[in-house]
Amino acid sequence: DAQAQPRQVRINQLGFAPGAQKLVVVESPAQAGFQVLAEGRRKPVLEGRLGEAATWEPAGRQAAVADLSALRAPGRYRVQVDGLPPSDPFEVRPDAYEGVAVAALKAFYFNRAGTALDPAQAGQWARPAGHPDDSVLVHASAASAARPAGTRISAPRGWYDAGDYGKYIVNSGITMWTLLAAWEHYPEFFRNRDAGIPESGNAVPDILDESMWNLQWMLDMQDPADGGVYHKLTTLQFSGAVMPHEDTADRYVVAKSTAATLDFAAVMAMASRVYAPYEAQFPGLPARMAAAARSAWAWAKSNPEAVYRQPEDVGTGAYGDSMLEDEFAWAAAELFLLTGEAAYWDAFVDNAGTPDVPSWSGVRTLGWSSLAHHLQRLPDEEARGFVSAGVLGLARELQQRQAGSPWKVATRAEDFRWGSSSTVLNQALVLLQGYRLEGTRAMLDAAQSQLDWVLGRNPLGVSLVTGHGLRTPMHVHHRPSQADGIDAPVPGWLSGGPNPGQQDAKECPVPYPSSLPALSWLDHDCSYASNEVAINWNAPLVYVAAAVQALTPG
Ligand code: G3I
Ligand code: 9MR
Repeated sequence: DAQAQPRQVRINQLGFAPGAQKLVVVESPAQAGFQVLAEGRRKPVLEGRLGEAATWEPAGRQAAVADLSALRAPGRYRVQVDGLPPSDPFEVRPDAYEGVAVAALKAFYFNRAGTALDPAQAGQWARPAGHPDDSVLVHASAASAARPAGTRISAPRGWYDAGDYGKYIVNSGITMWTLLAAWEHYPEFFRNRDAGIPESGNAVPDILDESMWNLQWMLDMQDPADGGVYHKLTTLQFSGAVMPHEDTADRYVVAKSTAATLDFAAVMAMASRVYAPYEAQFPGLPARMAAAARSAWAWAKSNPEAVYRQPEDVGTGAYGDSMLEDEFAWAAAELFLLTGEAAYWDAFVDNAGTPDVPSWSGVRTLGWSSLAHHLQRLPDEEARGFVSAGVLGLARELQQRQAGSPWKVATRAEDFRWGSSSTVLNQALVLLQGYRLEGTRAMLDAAQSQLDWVLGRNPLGVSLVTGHGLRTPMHVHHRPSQADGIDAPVPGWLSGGPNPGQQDAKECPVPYPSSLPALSWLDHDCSYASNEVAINWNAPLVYVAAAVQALTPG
């Protein structure tokens, strides 16, 4: 029972930059006083009172906030709230989120398919190569005249999607946008950043080298005969919890779909733009990506309703989505930025809708945000006003909801679904787009507050990133972490987070501790519905941690 848990001071376990807003939350109805104590000093460095307590529906408990923002001097501290045990120690330090941002990026390296991980980069998580994918089968659902069922094609590299070993184009879509946008928006953070990957030290920033591992795979998922893109490359069924090289079942490319093809078009158009300055390192690639984006768009225009339907003999992730307007909007936006052609702008406007918080199935706001970053390329003032007002509208709505919430997050009870940690961070990502457009400090503070949630200021008292925090997930649903015989999970991965759907409950030997939305989390490797990892969840951790680090005053 959640009520039975001890009342604790909840805090971002990675601390804060000196100039950051610093909120802690106490699950207590009392209007208590608090003191901040510096290590090695008796006299408090800050004193105050908690704000008013209010009940937060997702956790069914009261919560009150203490604002420590006046604390600016680097150092190590604890918060003492009257009547409660002292908080965890926390630090104020200028580089508070550098480590987690880089680790979250390096997690992608750890999920590389088709290559051995060398101890020089992977340390104790080194492993043999698995899934070469240089001879995968064309599934009956994907058969064409040129490639009948059973034909073999080559589509090596890419990242494993998550805790499983599948490679899925739709989920790669939002993931690639988020990583490439992190680079486009915060190049100063990433330019000389060493993530400890095999390419580190070459002439290309590590975030672009790492992203290229997946882009190369994606290019091979397009049928050159017609421009259509296969939905996924997986075994027929999920493997057991084995290491990559032990999962040797046949792999297939399955069904072309409109969603996969449009996500591919958007990613390739964006990548062509982003990698253009690196033509010397990747000769011919930006042009090849541009052509791939155009032919994918053309296929989707001729096949606008090829909704993915899972074939009967296939049991791996579906990433099924029947609402395709947002995929059209995103692809049109990126193709417009690449080509400047009016037809793409018109297609964006026709499908744009209203911005919403991004997810793998809802990608319109990726297009809106790319356009907002390149306002000067839009056709006219009216277009610029339309795009900024749309993005700002959503950011302001989230900021108001965040400010009014007892836990200071925009996240509502209904937002706690499969992958809720990524929803919290994608809300932060939208808030950061608002901050980039209008520079209001409240938007940056709101994004910080969402990041705080993921890093431990939540009713679980857990920093939801493996290896980063005082109490972190130890048993993620991630086949390499489960099978490698090493106690510590592969580091830098964001746990999916609380999910009251509990779709895995029947397969778990232990019950969830609570059915409340924000408390439905199980640190057990059975729990794919609350404790898996996934590339589309880690990407906003990279983006938000880097952005908050880069934007917060020192
Ligand atoms: O969209 C509906 C919403 O309308 C409804 O109110 C709500 C009520 O439960 O459900 C929503 O759908 C959920 C959907 O995610 C969107 O959040 C489904 O219940 C839920 O089952 C679905 O979960 C997806 C899961 O696969 C199962 O298909 C996750 O989003 C998705 O992230 C996850 O992805 C898996 C891949 O299939 C395989 N690889 C691992 C990866 C991560 O777990
Ligand atoms: O391991 C799979 C995970 O990656 C998926 O997100 C999840 C939902 O599609 O499915 C997991 O596989 C489970 C399967 O669905 C049911 N049997 C147990 C599998 C996990 O051990």
